[in-house]
Amino acid sequence: MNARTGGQILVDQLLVHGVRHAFCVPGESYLAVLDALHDASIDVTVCRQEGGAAMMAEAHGKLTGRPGICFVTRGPGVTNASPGIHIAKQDSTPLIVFVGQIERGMREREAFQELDYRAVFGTMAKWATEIDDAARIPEIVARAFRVATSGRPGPVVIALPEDMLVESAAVADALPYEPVETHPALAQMAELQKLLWAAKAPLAILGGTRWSEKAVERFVRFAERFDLPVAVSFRRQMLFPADHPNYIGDIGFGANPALVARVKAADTVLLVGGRLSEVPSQSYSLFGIPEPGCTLVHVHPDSGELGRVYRPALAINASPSAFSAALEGLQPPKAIGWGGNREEARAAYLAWSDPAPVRTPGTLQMGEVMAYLEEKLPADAIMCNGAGNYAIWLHRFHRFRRFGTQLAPTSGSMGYGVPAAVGAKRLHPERTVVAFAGDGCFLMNGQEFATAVQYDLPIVVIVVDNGIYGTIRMHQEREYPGRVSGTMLKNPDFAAYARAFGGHGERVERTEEFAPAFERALASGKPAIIHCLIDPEVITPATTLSAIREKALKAKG
Ligand SMILES: Cc1ncc(C[n+]2csc(CCOP(=O)(O)OP(=O)(O)O)c2C)c(N)n1
Ligand SMILES: [Mg+2]
Repeated sequence: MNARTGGQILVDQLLVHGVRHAFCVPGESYLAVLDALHDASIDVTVCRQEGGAAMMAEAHGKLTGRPGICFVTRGPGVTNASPGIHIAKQDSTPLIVFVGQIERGMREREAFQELDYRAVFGTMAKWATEIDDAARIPEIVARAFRVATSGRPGPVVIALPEDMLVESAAVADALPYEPVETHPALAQMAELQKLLWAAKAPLAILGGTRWSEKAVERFVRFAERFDLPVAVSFRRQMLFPADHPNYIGDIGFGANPALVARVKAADTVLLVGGRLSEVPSQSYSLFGIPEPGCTLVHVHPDSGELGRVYRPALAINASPSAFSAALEGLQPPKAIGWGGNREEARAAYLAWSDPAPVRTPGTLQMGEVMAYLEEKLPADAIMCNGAGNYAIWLHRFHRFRRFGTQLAPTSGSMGYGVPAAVGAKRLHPERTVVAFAGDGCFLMNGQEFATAVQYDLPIVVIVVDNGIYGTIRMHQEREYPGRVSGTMLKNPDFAAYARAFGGHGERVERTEEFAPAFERALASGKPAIIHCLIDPEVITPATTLSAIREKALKAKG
């Protein structure tokens, strides 16, 4: 067996496990890996900041179900990457972050940029470790792929001491990883059928990861056969086609009150893949804790999530993919008594997600912009966003129709949209990729627009500029009306920013300017930014800042 350096062994393991892309910001701490990547058939995307690199890799994890791969340097590199690691944790996304590390013999002296990764990422990552011996790289990397993708997927952080990476070892490659699959038992499926037959007003809520296009198709067939209304969790709209008659909406921020009421009134809830955490549970108000107050069937790939918050009547430890396959064997009752329920819920969703009646102050109507995009965008367009009230336009009015079309952080991390779009376009150059960003959100990772230009990735970024950290201003006006503090922004010309980077820039101040600007952006063949200036009063599709302030002032008397 030939000896290889640690760097070569590591890159060979990535190839064994099917890696085709890696995102990085270079560091002198892992030159041996960069050198091994020089000759490998892995597309390396060099980024401008580790936060962006980690988010791009995380976006790959979301789209492929396989670990996104990110390389960063020690200390400041990996601390910059931490928002991407946190997103992968909260969003249950497989991600592996490799970190260059100081030489083994210098540990514990607080050497240059030294960090103890096990301690720092011990609670943020699913697993944080360090490889001390080049001969153990195949073992530890194989385990990292398994840990990242099995049970509830999540991030793994692996520190790579610089001297270990140049050490030679004669060791065999690992075999390709397989995530551990968990299947429902036949008896559990029989019990589920019994519960559904006894139900009066059931509905399903889909969330989490370990879904696939096929799993979604199977769930759709099941929903059709049972005439079951299907809602999705916060930022998980791609798990059920919004143009399907069984889809009744999402329970995220600012959820449709009619849907919230319907979920509360359901007697039987089939929760598949999700955890129903703070946001989708409407601040833990949908169900009782621990007794949910309905017949809850909870399906999750990690047994530790079953009964963690809500006590289910039936707990099924299975991945959504395996569970959806098993649903094919379930028989619906002969006469389904809840058909009208589904139709009412559907009608409520259609009314809620129709942007036509929405009128807001100012000359740029985002409702009309959304209506145009719904006409214009192909069903497989990938839509990305970070955090901010601007995202409501996308989440409420865009009809996600396919699996693999949504990149949005359930962790509510600002700055995600642009790097997610870059990552998505790198993976799917043939697909339309659109990022929504607020003026605050955009500049958190807007510099990755340079990465889009560098790799010739014509994404379209729609910057919704209201001159404020709007979400926080909204909360501020509710809690401390009229006392504006720490929420104002003075913004650059984002169209000029795009052009300065070598991209295409547009400025839109009036509704009728949007469509031609979007067409020109697409036609330019370049990464593009459409700078949309909206009135700061437009804080949600339903209310204004002044209305929120006045209501709060009145309440205070
Ligand atoms: C990394 C990060 N920092 C801070 C916050 C808190 N936060 C949530 S939304 C928001 C304002 C977003 O502003 P902008 O992008 O302009 O969108 P807007 O709400 O104005 O539409 C802030 C500061 C966060 N979610 N993430
Ligand atoms: Mg803003």
